[in-house]
Amino acid sequence: MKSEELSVDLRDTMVSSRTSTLRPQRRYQRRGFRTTLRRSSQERHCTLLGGNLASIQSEAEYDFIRGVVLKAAGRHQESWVGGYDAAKEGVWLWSDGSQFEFKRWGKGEPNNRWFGEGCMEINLKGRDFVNDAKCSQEQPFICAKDL
Ligand SMILES: [Ca+2]
Ligand SMILES: [Ca+2]
Repeated sequence: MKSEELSVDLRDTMVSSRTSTLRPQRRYQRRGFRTTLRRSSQERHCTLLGGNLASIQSEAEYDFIRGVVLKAAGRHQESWVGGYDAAKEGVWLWSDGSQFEFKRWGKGEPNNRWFGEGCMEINLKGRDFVNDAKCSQEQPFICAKDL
């Protein structure tokens, strides 16, 4: 995701300029979205759409993606984005291969809790920060692609 698309995104033309999808695969009894897809399948799903799990290139893009989720889920639903350190602990990468310069982790995050957290989520408990979480956690995910 390069900055020129972002400038387009921010003019509120998200749908035509960039595809971002919240992909609930299944609804459970509880309200809201969950997905049974594993993280690797999520990435693959995004790849099939021509994109990747969303990287976050700036504060503005972070806000934008949060807005997409809020709109789709009706609340600040925990959702996956494309950051991961599952390959090498502490070395964070974006699955779309873009440079990782993100610094908006929540206080104390990434903390690699519970014997290892290797994937990046937004909206932990609805809050406004980014967290590392267990990749096996089931939740929606955001794909993004360059158009
Ligand atoms: Ca980790
Ligand atoms: Ca964490």
